[in-house]
Amino acid sequence: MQRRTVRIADEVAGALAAGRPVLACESTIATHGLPRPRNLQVALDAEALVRDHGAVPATIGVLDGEVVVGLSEGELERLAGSDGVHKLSARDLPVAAATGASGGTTVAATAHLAHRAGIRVFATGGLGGVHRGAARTFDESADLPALARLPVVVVSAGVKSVLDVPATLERLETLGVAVAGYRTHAFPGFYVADSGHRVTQCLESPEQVAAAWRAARDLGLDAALLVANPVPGRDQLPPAEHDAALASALAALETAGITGAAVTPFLLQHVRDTTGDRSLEVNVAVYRNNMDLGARIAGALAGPG
Ligand code: PSU
Ligand code: MN
Repeated sequence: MQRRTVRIADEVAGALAAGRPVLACESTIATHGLPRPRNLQVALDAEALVRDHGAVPATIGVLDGEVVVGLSEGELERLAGSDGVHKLSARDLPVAAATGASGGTTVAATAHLAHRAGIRVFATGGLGGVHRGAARTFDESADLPALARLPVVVVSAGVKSVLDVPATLERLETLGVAVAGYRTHAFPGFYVADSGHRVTQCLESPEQVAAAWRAARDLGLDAALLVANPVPGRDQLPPAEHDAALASALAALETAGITGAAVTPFLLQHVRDTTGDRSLEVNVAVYRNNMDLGARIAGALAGPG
């Protein structure tokens, strides 16, 4: 008999059944977002932080074709430390399952799997979005249409400025994804607290996020609620340094002729190289900050109903 496609860890299943807080976490940050060995450490530290808030972390990834919701430490170690690990969006999951591939799951795939498992909130670093030049290349992340059909709370530090930020905000509007700044009307730019673009709505506390999520259920609005959580000002990349690194990364992309799923990892690596790893520390701070808020939202959302 073919084995089941999805395995939900006992701890996660138990917490969900008991109405205890669970936070879904993506694994692409470990497989493609951060360099080794820091990737594993960051992922494990973030899980510990989630536990400190009384929530159960459910990191999602694919190991030898098995989709796992709630990777164990050993499994996360394998994913974070192996070569040939794929970056898997939602559409990639069936073939990965059939061929026994391993991979980190993107926001689209993680949000989808979280929702199927009954998890209401998911924290990531930065969401994918509309790439610069998308009018010509059609390169828009599958994260956006995925969120349009998934009633989950997603905590993200906005989107990286390597993307076309205003076009991404326009697409989120078209797709019916609610976007609320967390205690701010400035849409965050991942490395920087303020991307220079505004959001019209803002939420002030985990309880208010939970109330908005419940209202969406009552209203039958089944798209995601994106909570845009800025990196604390003291941890951000100095804006001038950020702008220079960005310009250089975009120029390098053009020269290298990279396209498709490799674009985001290429740009991020280039920004890391040109900022002498400063961006790496910012990335870690962003991720921790989002996991922290995500765990508190999970707490506010816990319980039946
Ligand atoms: N943005 C980041 N870091 C990342 C990603 C996005 O700042 O690691 C990853 C996330 O997993 C996201 C995915 O879901 O890249 C989007 O990739 P694409 O643009 O190929 O859809
Ligand atoms: Mn793409």
